[in-house]
Amino acid sequence: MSEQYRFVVVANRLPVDEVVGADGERAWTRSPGGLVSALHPTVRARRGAWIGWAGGTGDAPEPFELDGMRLYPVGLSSEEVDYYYEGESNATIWPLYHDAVETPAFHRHWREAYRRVNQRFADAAAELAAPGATVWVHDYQLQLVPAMLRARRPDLRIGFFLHIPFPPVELFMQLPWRTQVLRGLLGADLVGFQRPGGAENFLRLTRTLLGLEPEGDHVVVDGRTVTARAFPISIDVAEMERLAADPRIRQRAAELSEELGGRRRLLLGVDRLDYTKGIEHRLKAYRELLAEGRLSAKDVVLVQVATPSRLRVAQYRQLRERVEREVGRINGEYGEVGLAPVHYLFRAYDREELLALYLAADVMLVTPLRDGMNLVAKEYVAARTDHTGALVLSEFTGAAAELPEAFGVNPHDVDGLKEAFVQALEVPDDERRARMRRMREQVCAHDVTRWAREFLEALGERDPAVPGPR
Ligand code: GDG
Repeated sequence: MSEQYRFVVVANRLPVDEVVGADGERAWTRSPGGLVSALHPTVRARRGAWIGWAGGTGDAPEPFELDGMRLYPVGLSSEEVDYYYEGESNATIWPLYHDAVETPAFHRHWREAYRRVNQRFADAAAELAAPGATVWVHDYQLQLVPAMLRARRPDLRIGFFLHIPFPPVELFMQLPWRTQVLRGLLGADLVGFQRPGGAENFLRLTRTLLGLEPEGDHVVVDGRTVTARAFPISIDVAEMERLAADPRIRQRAAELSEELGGRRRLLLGVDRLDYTKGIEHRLKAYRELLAEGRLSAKDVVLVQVATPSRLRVAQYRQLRERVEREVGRINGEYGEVGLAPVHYLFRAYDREELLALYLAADVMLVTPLRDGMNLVAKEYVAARTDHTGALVLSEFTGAAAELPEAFGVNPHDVDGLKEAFVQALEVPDDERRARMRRMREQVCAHDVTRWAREFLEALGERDPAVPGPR
């Protein structure tokens, strides 16, 4: 038997990107992002393992060590990428759990691949977990893993965290295999959600579908207690503050402001190009403000970073076309030579450039139709160490509950969006600072390290100080 670990993370993706050097040599680097920042020290301190897909298709690479983590790649065939990942995960579950803002598609062959791949992840975890170990499973791609793992390894502590919203019973009931999915999640000892509403939806569902009797934050199933609670995820505040203080990044922010036209105020959107993010609604509100002359391209500019995402899924390609048409329309109708009202950037930037944009932005626009949390909002707040800047924030994000001092909006209400954009641009300095100060206090006091610690404490991790492997 291979090595075993007292702490194992299971997530769809490994926290690595493959890079090819100038000499053609392939190597792995740790991927950026809050989840990885939070889990890396957690895994390293416990000498734990991380199971996940390394990207690519065909045979999985051999397990390897990176920055103190043991990484165990799970292989996917190209058909499994189509069916399990792009199909069931991203064209069924993702839209359904986000209020069905796009129509979910249901296909039996997708579901079958999802089940098969979940079994592969569960089998890998069952092999690698030491007796009594803690296993932390992540997100909507792996909802069957907790029960599959428990069936093989009843000795484990199993936690599950859902990064996206958990839908109301009425929506969840559309899933043709709803009972299996619910039973999959109930294999965990602790099921974590971004918001209390997610936990409530989940517990209510155990009553509707299985006739169980949830009490408070838990439910007893097959003689075991399963707890469902909210653990709002956050960001690596220290990383943001370090970058925000970096003179090179401050210099870059000043350059960006200058390049965008010196005195023009900068409105910024940073999103994966995803239909849940409300990019179209944001552009429409902006276009109307320009059309009505309430904003002018001489005074303001919108920078929209749209990170390419899931482009093999039809709905994402269609969204891209709609967004690009709207950007073209706005620039065509309201721009001048050398003066574009929208700068649309369809690419991923490195963290440094992103930070420079956060520092340069007068107003950050975060207007999703539905979002589990939204880390961009928290990153912006953390980066504004001098308490400048304003945040427009959709009430349909998890972050809204923690940031009531943002300019809250219902993104479906175009007039409300327009009002919020104007208000955020025009808010008096002292009020702007007071709002940002309170938001920063909230984010700084609840960073992602605390999130991970609170989840693992609630899971009742056994002797976390004992290093593995054993
Ligand atoms: C899911 C849930 C939940 C974006 N563009 C670039 C880039 N990013 C980074 C941001 C941020 C992250 O990606 C996006 O996180 P969000 O939370 O905003 O959104 P999702 O990707 O939908 O995340 C969400 C999250 O999981 C965590 O639980 O909050 O609700 O949907 O960190 O900065 N990073 C770089 N270049 C880019 O161009 N380097």
